Formats: sequence, C-alpha cells, structure tokens
Amino acid sequence: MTMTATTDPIALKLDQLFTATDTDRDGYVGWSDYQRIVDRYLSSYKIDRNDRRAQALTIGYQMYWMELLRHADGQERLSKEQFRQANRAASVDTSRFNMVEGLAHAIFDVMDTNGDNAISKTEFKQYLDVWAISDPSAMDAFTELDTDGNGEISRHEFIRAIREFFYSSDLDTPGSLFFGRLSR
Ligand SMILES: [Ca+2]
Ligand SMILES: [Ca+2]
Ligand SMILES: [Ca+2]
Repeated sequence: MTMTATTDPIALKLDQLFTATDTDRDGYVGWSDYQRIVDRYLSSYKIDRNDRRAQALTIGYQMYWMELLRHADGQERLSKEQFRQANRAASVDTSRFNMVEGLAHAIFDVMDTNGDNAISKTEFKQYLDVWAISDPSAMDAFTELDTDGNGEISRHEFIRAIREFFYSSDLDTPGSLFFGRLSR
C-alpha cells in the first residue's frame, strides 16, 4: 500500500509547521518569517535582544534555516512542498540531528524563564502566544509532554518530544502535539 502525501503523518506535521512558520501568510517560508518568530519568543518571554538566550535562539534558527536552504538548492524562500522536502532531506542527514537538538535546547532555555531546568504550566502558556495557537485543547499538550506526570516538562522530555515531532509517524506521541492535535 502506498501512502499519499495527505495521509503521511510526518508530512501532515511538516505542513502544520509550515503554516505556523509562515507568519506573514504569503505562502512561503523565508528568513523574515523566522525573524518574526524569534521576536515573538523574545517579547512573549520578555527577553532582551542582547541576552545570551536570545542570541542562542537566533543562531539556532539561522543554522536550521541554512540547513533547509542547503537541502532546497539555495532558494531564498520555500513553498510548502519545498519546505516539506527540505525538512525530510535534512532529517536523514546526520549533521541535522545535532542541529535540531541545538535549536531545541535554545528554545527550552528561552521557555524556562526562571531557569530551574523545567517548563512549568505558566511558562508553557507563553509558548501558545508565540505560535498564536488558540486551539482550546492546546494545553492538553502540556499534560502529554509531561510524560512522567510530575507537573513540569523536563529538558529531557522536551528534547525527546521535538525529536518525535520530526521523526515519529505516530500522531499520538507527545511530540506530535506541539501545534495542536492532528487526525488522519
Ligand atoms: Ca512567509
Ligand atoms: Ca522553569
Ligand atoms: Ca515531567
């Protein structure tokens, strides 16, 4: 049985990521979209542009973007289809594995406002603002991401979930819920 693009779970998640990332809604993802996302993180989490965490986040996104461009033959902006293909090509590339982890750690450090190495429910709520997620079930993701149920998302739980977002075909894993629940 062959899977079509619309039933392939990873493609569904990448399309969801594309829509969330295309912040000016022009139908393409470009560096300016990522700059707006970085700005939203900084304003939602009240982090100064010169803060070490702000710089790490910008560098993390720059590296991710350069990697996508590399896999999309150097286009300056990516259509939904190119974005999907570039992410897929990048995900089978081992150099990319470390890069996703680097970005995931930078995002975690931004979200962990009080620096206790865990994301509380309050800290997680800001994340929904960054991505303009208004789905009422979105806070369910917090409960799912907290896999050991201790009331907070540890760094380990967070990094594993980001990995699942890009690599797991199971739409019910916590990592598949970052942008709201998808159904087949
Ligand atoms: Ca755009
Ligand atoms: Ca915290
Ligand atoms: Ca936990």
